[in-house]
Amino acid sequence: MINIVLFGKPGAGKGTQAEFLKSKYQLFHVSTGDLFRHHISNKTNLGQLAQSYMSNGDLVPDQVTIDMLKDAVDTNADAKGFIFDGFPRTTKQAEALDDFLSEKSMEISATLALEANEDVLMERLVTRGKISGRVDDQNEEKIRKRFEEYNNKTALLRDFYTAQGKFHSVNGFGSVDEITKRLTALIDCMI
Ligand code: B4P
Repeated sequence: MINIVLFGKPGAGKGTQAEFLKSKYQLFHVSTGDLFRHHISNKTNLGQLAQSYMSNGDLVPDQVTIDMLKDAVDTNADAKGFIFDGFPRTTKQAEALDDFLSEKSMEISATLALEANEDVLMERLVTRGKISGRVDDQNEEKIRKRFEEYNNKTALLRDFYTAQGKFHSVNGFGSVDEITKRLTALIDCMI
């Protein structure tokens, strides 16, 4: 079983790459961002709560996110493996994920980090905002807030996974195809 964490700044291409990887390796794709957006469009209580954070570029509180993630894994317990996209984003989430997986005799196989600079990412997200109407892609100020959240709360996870010998950096510049090839080269060495 392989369980991969896709890691990177907002707009680094985690969701884009997960779409290819999930079919190539038959993994179940869990995107906490997509799950929140699903709740928002269904106007659930969780959706209302998440929207109040996401629309400001803030992270949704840990416990809510952790519970939602566990539920997604539990309801897909027969999966061959998982791609965690956008989770974990804080040390508390990373520790909760390790504990949760170890209760199931599972573990993270590798964390693959898509590296790209903020100017390029800003351009991608502003462009997506115009097309998708996503509330968190609507202006540069909100996007900068998301980069700040990443730099303050998520970047620390490099050390967390490096200490476990599981952190792999991948160049996130280039075409979607080129980046998929870089990721698959790494994953192929693990299976
Ligand atoms: P997410 O939905 O995870 O989104 P993201 O970080 O913006 O994007 P991603 O890296 O997946 O980029 P994508 O492939 O879409 O998070 C949104 C929000 O949800 C967070 O800010 C937070 O509020 C909340 N949230 C989610 N998880 C949470 C957690 N664990 N804890 C707390 N809060 C949480 O690509 C971006 C754009 O670039 C797309 O338009 C794509 O087409 C384009 N693109 C991708 N690759 C490209 C390439 N190689 N070249 C050119 N364009 C490319």
